[in-house]
Amino acid sequence: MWTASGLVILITGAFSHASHAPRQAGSSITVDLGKTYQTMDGFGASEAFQRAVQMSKLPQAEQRRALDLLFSTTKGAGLSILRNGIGSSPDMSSDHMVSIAPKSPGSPSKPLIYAWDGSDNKQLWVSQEAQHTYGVKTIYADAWSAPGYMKTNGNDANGGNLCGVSGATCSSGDWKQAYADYLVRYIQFYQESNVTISHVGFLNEPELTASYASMRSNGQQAADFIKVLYPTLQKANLSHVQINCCDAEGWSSQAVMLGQLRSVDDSIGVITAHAYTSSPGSPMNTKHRVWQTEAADLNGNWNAAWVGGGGGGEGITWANNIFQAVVNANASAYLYWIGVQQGPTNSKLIRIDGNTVNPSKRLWAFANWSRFVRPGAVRVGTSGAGNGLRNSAFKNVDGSIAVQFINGGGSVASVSVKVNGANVSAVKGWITDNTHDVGELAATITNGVASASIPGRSMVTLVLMEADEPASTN
Ligand SMILES: *[C@@H]1O[C@H](CO)[C@@H](O)[C@H](O)[C@H]1NC(C)=O
Ligand SMILES: *[C@@H]1O[C@H](CO)[C@@H](O)[C@H](O)[C@H]1NC(C)=O
Ligand SMILES: *[C@@H]1O[C@H](CO)[C@@H](O)[C@H](O)[C@H]1NC(C)=O
Ligand SMILES: *[C@@H]1O[C@H](CO)[C@@H](O)[C@H](O)[C@H]1NC(C)=O
Ligand SMILES: *[C@H]1O[C@H](CO)[C@@H](O)[C@H](O)[C@H]1NC(C)=O
Repeated sequence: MWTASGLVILITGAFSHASHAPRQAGSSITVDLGKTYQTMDGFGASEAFQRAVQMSKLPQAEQRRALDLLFSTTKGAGLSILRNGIGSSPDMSSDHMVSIAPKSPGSPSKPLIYAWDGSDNKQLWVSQEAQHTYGVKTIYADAWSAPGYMKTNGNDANGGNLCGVSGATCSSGDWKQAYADYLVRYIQFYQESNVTISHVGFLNEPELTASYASMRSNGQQAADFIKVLYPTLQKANLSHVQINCCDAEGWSSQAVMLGQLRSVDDSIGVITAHAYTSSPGSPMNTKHRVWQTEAADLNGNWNAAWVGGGGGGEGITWANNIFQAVVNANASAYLYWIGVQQGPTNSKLIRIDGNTVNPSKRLWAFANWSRFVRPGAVRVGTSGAGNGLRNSAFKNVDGSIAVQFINGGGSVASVSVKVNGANVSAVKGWITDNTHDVGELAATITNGVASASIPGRSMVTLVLMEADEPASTN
């Protein structure tokens, strides 16, 4: 439908509500459909560490509202990735994620003693809803640690290594195969409950020793385990499940691990990193897709605003964070830490207050990306001066083209979008700012030229379509 050619966006002028504000000079942006970058897997969040249990205690109507806000492409953010925690703890006290084999069989040569409870701290319920009600295909199951009996420190918390990887020997023996079997069994328990897990991880922030589930690993030790996990997945007919590695605390520390993962490069599916100790600034040196799998304002007091009330939690901050990861660092996915949770901080997108849920503008920042940049979309090139507007563009699988503008300045900017080589005849505009949550924004199209005004401090998406295409990308 769309012939490769140019999509030309002309910034024809900018006008301000403030009479003395400087008028910005006009400029033009070219979107080049022939210049393609990464393919997108999408946007997501997690309900690990018993956050799903909190959701499940809401009255039924609010449960539905919370799920809609997370996954619906018409009522919420349309998230397309769910990151689950594979439990390692012997119990469910506090927010522990319980293991599917909590008791040691005594030796790695003995079969594991499984105790699947059919709930997985309610993550199975959220997964079933995500996959079957909302069509989420990407379910990433990630273990923070192996069970304690497989580790050098005998505890699933407080760091320690998996027994059997380089430099980690244990009197009980080598537990690499047992841990691989354990992860495969988890995937099978989900399969038996009609949830297809698409990606599996076996580490979380492996450079950190934490008082909760945590397991240390460098790149070599991760490679040692991938050599066992990969064939174990194949033997179990789970070749569709991709191995993610390694969810390092920051972009830079993950980049360092890459060098030690070369020997297993062909067994890896996706390179994953968090954005805490260093944020996604530039592409990683890998042929694989790269996901930013955990970021959040962990400490800031709850801020539901788009602009104002504290930078770390502002919606526009997260619209920009996603922009940087996707445009500057080639990320194919961007995940917030928690989707729905109680409590005073910005560690989640939606807060549970008593019996109700309240979305923040961070959720709507995710919505502005996730509703329009659907799984399988390919990022395409843009060039030309942006006149203070950040811009990016994606070609969706359905042929629609989603063009994002983030206006960090205080003035309105008028944009014209011209498409060369395709007969664009429909446009829809969507805005998120202090007063709109992915609200409709007036946009017009005349003789193939679309026009819209981008208010100050807002994010706007223009979706361009040929006449015979659906008017939304749901
Ligand atoms: C899974 O799906 C099958 C076929 O639709 C159905 O018979 C079965 O009851 C489902 N199992 C669960 C646990 O939902
Ligand atoms: C894997 O699939 C093959 C072919 O369908 C089948 O013969 C084999 O039993 C399966 N193995 C497992 C472990 O399910
Ligand atoms: C971006 O990621 C893709 C994989 O999704 C990879 O093929 C490509 O080389 C990466 N580009 C850069 C500049 O690293
Ligand atoms: C646009 O429409 C005209 C007239 O229908 C047609 O000749 C032309 O091939 C179309 N261009 C594209 C890129 O589809
Ligand atoms: C984008 O964010 C704005 C501001 O919160 C919001 O009004 C709008 O509904 C969002 N758009 C979508 C499609 O989610």
